[in-house]
Amino acid sequence: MFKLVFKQYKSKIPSPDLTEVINIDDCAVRGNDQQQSDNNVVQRLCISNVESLQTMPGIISPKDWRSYTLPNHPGIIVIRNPFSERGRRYWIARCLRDYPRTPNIVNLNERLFDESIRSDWWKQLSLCSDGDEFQRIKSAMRWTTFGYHHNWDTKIYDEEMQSPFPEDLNSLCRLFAQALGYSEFKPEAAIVNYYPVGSTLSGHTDHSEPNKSAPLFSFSFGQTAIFLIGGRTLEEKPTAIYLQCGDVMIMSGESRLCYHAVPRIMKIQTSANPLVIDEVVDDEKIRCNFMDKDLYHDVGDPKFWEPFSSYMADSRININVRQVLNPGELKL
Ligand SMILES: O=C(O)CCC(=O)C(=O)O
Repeated sequence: MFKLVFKQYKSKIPSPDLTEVINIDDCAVRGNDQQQSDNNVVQRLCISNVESLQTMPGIISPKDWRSYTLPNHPGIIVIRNPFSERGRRYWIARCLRDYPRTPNIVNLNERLFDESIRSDWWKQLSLCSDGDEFQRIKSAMRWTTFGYHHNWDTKIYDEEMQSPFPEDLNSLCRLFAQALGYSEFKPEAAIVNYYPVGSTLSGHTDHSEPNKSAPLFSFSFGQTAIFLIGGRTLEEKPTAIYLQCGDVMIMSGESRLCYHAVPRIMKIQTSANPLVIDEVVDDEKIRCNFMDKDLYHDVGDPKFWEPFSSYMADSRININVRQVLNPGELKL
């Protein structure tokens, strides 16, 4: 059933029927906090400890977060875009400019790409003046890993195979973990997925982590994805939901080991949705939170932001963060 639904949403001709895809914004517009369909599929979640949360730059006040659960998929939580425009830009720029640098690992094949590109992809892309070569380098980037590196072949993490976990992403994950009552959560492995429009991620479960009970945190930026969340086997029919720019999805509890996939990226960001910088930069707060203060400032400059904006016009980025070790373990 999962594979059939994946194929339907992936299909170019005929284009898929999207009427069953959950759009969290519809719940907000209706104001009844619940999307009505053949079964009630979205419920508003009240986060009780918002007052005590120490937020960070680029995140709106926790009391304004809109959080939802999917009662048919216990453990799935979606926080609908808790980022400010500047915050979204910051994380996009980190994922494009900084995270794909050595010692982090990228998918770029050594037979097809020079060491200079594999060690600093964005810089080399920015220096490239040949249109075809630019397109080749741009579209080849599909993932980077850091912290414990995910080994896609063996699916086994290795103590020797890790690079430092960035302090800013660590703080971001811990903020959401704390909000949801996972104050012991340790971000230890990250995969950043780069999805050009037209690309997909097929159905899988994330079970390589020795710790399979800690939640998984997923941050979406850029173009909208259709995300499928299924059950523990491929037999169960998955639910489709739009993940939009800024959405934070948490796979916790029962859903942590469920099948999921991305069958489609939709290009629906329009000029009717202007990218306006809407806040004043507060240097004090930035220093406190291990963020790159210069970058946080620079993303507000239209000239600096232009190449990032141009990349995101037809791409989605997903940051996927997991805890690897069990509580009390110091290494694998
Ligand atoms: O892109 C997404 O939303 C999901 C990514 C994912 O499932 C993964 O990295 O394992």
